[in-house]
Amino acid sequence: MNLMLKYNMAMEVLCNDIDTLIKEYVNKNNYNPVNHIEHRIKTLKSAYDKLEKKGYELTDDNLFTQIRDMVGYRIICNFLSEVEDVVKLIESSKQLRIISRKDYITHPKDSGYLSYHLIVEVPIYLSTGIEYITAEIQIRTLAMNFWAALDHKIQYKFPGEEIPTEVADELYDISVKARDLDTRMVELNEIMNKYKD
Ligand code: 0O2
Repeated sequence: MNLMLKYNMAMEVLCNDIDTLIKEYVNKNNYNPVNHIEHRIKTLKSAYDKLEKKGYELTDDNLFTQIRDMVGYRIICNFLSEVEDVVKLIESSKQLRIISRKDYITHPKDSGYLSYHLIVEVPIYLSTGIEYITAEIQIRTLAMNFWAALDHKIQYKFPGEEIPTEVADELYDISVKARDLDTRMVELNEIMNKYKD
């Protein structure tokens, strides 16, 4: 079966599963930890570029085994404290199997990139049986998302080259400020909670 079709099926299962988990959470806690969700299937061009960069031959087999974010799902929270809630929510899924995780919030990348990543296996139900497709779930705050979008845009301006040092330094500094903003937003939320009801 066509690989892209399998990725699309996995995306559908992932969307439905996370949607159900969030609805249950909202029903139980009367509050939604998610600001919004973004998702995409990686284009073949972008996947082959990534394979090439990693030094692999451009084959379907390598695409399937080496590119773990063909199915990419991103959950954006308002507050830093909600990122942990969302991670726990995904851990509670009966369908998704978490195979690895990267905590770029506790350990930001050198670029300043902040996000929590889960690599999961998503079951797709075929007439021949269940197959598992790998997907990447990124969980981050609005401030982290703002920084990542800006960084992504800047990277496009320098295809295949290093970002100039003055740009990279400024980006890193903005990332530190984004972290500070997230901490202060949590503090503000705690103050606001005193005024609930
Ligand atoms: P895009 O544009 O999202 O498709 P791995 O095989 O898991 O070890 P990988 O996939 O490079 O190697 O892992 P990593 O570093 O965790 O990055 C996975 C994804 O995180 C990237 O996918 C980006 O979406 C995001 N990411 C990581 N570092 C940065 C960064 O410095 N800036 C921004 N804006 N995003 C980052 P892709 O395929 O690289 O990109």
